[in-house]
Amino acid sequence: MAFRSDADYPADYDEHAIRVTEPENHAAGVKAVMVAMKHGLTSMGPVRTAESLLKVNQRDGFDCPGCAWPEPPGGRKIAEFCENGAKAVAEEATKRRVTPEFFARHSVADLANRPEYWLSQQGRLTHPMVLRPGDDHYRPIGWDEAYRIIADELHALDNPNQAAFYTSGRTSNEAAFVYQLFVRSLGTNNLPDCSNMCHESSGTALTEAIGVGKGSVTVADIVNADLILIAGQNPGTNHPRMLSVLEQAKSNGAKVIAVNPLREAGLIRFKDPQKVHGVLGSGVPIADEYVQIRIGGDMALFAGLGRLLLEADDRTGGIVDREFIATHCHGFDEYEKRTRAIDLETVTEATGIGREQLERVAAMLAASERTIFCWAMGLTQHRHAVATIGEAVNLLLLRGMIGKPGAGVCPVRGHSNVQGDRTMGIWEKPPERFLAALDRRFGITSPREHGLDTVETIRAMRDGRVKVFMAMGGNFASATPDTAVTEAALRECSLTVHVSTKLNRSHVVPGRTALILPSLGRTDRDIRNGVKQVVSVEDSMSMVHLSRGSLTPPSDQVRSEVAIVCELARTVLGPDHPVPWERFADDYDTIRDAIADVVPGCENYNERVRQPDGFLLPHPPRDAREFPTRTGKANFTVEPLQWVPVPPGRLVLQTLRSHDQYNTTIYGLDDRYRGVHGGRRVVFVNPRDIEAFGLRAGDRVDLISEFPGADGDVEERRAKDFLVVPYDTPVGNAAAYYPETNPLVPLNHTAKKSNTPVSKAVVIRLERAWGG
Ligand SMILES: Nc1nc2c(c(=O)[nH]1)N[C@H]1C(S)=C(S)[C@@H](COP(=O)(O)OP(=O)(O)OC[C@H]3O[C@@H](n4cnc5c(=O)[nH]c(N)nc54)[C@H](O)[C@@H]3O)O[C@H]1N2
Ligand SMILES: Nc1nc2c(c(=O)[nH]1)N[C@H]1C(S)=C(S)[C@@H](COP(=O)(O)OP(=O)(O)OC[C@H]3O[C@@H](n4cnc5c(=O)[nH]c(N)nc54)[C@H](O)[C@@H]3O)O[C@H]1N2
Ligand SMILES: [Mo]
Repeated sequence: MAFRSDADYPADYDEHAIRVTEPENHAAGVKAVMVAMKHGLTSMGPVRTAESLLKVNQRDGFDCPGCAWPEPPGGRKIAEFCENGAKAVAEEATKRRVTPEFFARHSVADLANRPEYWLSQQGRLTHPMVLRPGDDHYRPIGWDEAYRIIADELHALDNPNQAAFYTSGRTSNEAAFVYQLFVRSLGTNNLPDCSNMCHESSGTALTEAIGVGKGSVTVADIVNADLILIAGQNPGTNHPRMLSVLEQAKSNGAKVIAVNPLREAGLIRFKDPQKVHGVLGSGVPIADEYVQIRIGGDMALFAGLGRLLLEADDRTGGIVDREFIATHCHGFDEYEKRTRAIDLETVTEATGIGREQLERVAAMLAASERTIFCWAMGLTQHRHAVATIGEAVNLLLLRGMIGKPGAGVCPVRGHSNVQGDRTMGIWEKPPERFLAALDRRFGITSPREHGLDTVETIRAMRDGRVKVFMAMGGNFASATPDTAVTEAALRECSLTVHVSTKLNRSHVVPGRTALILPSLGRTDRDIRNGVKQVVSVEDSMSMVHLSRGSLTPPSDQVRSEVAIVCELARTVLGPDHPVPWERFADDYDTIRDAIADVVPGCENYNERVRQPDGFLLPHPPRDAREFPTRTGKANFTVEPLQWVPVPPGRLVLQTLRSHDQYNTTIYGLDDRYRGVHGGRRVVFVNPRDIEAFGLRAGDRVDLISEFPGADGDVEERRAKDFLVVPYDTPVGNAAAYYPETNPLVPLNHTAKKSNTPVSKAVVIRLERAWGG
């Protein structure tokens, strides 16, 4: 990575001056609040810091753009924010600006040489900008002219399927609804989204197993559970507000099982900065049992536990919920047959977990009356992710742990409105009933052919089948796999359009023509025709509620996502189009009325979303033990065991988030909880592997991934110059940060059925870096 000296870059920054200390053994605490305040003050200044942080997740405030974890129902705490929520707010509410003068100073070639961290730190975009063919700088452009360019490019296509419309999960329900309506009016279902890289495996597995691709629990359920298993998730960094709910559950007597290759600080111990004992004391332990599993071993773990539960039931009875299974489930006999035959030696080989711990965990599951499983990317981003999640659900079905208080499935979502975007129709494979409702409401004819997901979109751009790429938020170039291929694919496009709040890598990987359209974020005040507009979002537990921004927008040129979509749609589709685009843009209540007519469960949307805590969307398995699956019952998933063996001389690499980033937005260069300071190019390796490879801590290595190529040979991809950090990770399993490692993941390395890039199991070897 070529860092160059630049006045804006931290003066003391040296990419090889990374300092490594012992990882921490607890999360949050007073330090977290200090870090949060410092972040706020440096980027927002004191007034905006107070104004914004006091409004996060309050009833009259805005939904935190950090994560999708729900707010506590009823009285929210005065400061319902966390360190990383505060950082997310500070990133958006920053006073730094990326102006037309900035673009005049920096050519695209110059910006393309900057690290993502530098791009992230430049501030909010203030004006619509265009890069015309042959130009080396973005220049300002008027909104109408920008829309005209997009309309001309879209009209020049042979058919609408030559355009793709990406969405990242921060987009509000209202913006998402009008966006998909525009895209379908245009005539395509090419609506790839970040979910394709995120919880798609959860949605796929849950839809097959229980008929609804969403979590079945509420915060109240978690508080009342007696056993919570958390697999493949690092809540201390990525969902910090979950820790206070876990603390509550624990004080009610719940036990927690953590399943993770790494000993993550937030899963070990939590000090709630909003409580006296959290400030002064040593905090509360979180995990009662820490299952330090091998990467990709979860399916085997769940299957092995299934066998132990069946055998325990043989001995004592009362463990298998036969009544629930007889009434509500399909496929139990087959599951039982397969599971009794699971070889426990194989389970130990796949998981690295010994028989004793396996028995202990099985006993905890057997004793529990109210079990919840939580998971995130550690389960979803694997080749066998869908089967793994199915296997987790099997355990819950076996014990009747779904559709009753204190029990169920809890896929913990990422982006703050990624779940809502799906509910609003951001999906390349929309169900017929949704399209039919849309057509009926608006008198349009939506296309029925399924569209492209994220990975398919990259292939289509690479092969010239998609020529116009538009993104509603996100950072497509950095977040997707196979960076070199993706960037070349974007450059193949005739037009790339990014609706963004902040500068990022995707802006400097332009199509022949490129547009940057600056939009309001969650924290910004949104006034249309003199009336303050509100938007709505859905959290990870299907609660829909309002979000009201209150800060002064970065410039008077910045428009809301809703306005941008509606104005664009009107330009592209013409004044006679049956959708009332202008009315939608001027009064978001009218969008919500349309949502009420189209989206199941959203009846009376305007009224119900204005209730103090919003409203809960229906979820038949949760509400009534009804399972709208193909069989009409909850389905046991029966698949052969799959796991991720480590080839000799190689490592299996997982790519994850540091404590100082929001996906591709890099807040800073520390990962405090893991003891890394001042840099991101590190690879965590077990000391035994370091020794076996003849390396030493502090050596610099290249990471080289190896995958079977098209014609039987081995394809190699290289990410250069990482510092070797000895770490408590299973032998054969390494970890490094995303997005620096995305160049290592080939485009076709995706999960079965969900097509999610396999970001958590990349086979690599280490090679001493030149000069290392
Ligand atoms: N501050 C902050 N908050 C965020 C984000 C952010 O970047 N920063 N991103 C948001 C988004 S979009 C998302 S999706 C979520 C992501 O939330 P997480 O899923 O917590 O994110 P990752 O950093 O990818 O962490 C994956 C975890 O899974 C573990 N893991 C890896 N492989 C395996 C495996 O095979 N089995 C098991 N059992 N565990 C494994 C890793 O050690 C790590 O603890 O967070 C959201 N919230
Ligand atoms: N190797 C590897 N790759 C991964 C992952 C991994 O764990 N490992 N995780 C995957 C996951 S879970 C996800 S969700 C994706 C994330 O993929 P994306 O959602 O595409 O990426 P982000 O980094 O969240 O996008 C950040 C950009 O969004 C824009 N933005 C922020 N807020 C707003 C807003 O309110 N409106 C608009 N219009 N723009 C806004 C800003 O310009 C910012 O630069 O990455 C995936 N990629
Ligand atoms: Mo995500």
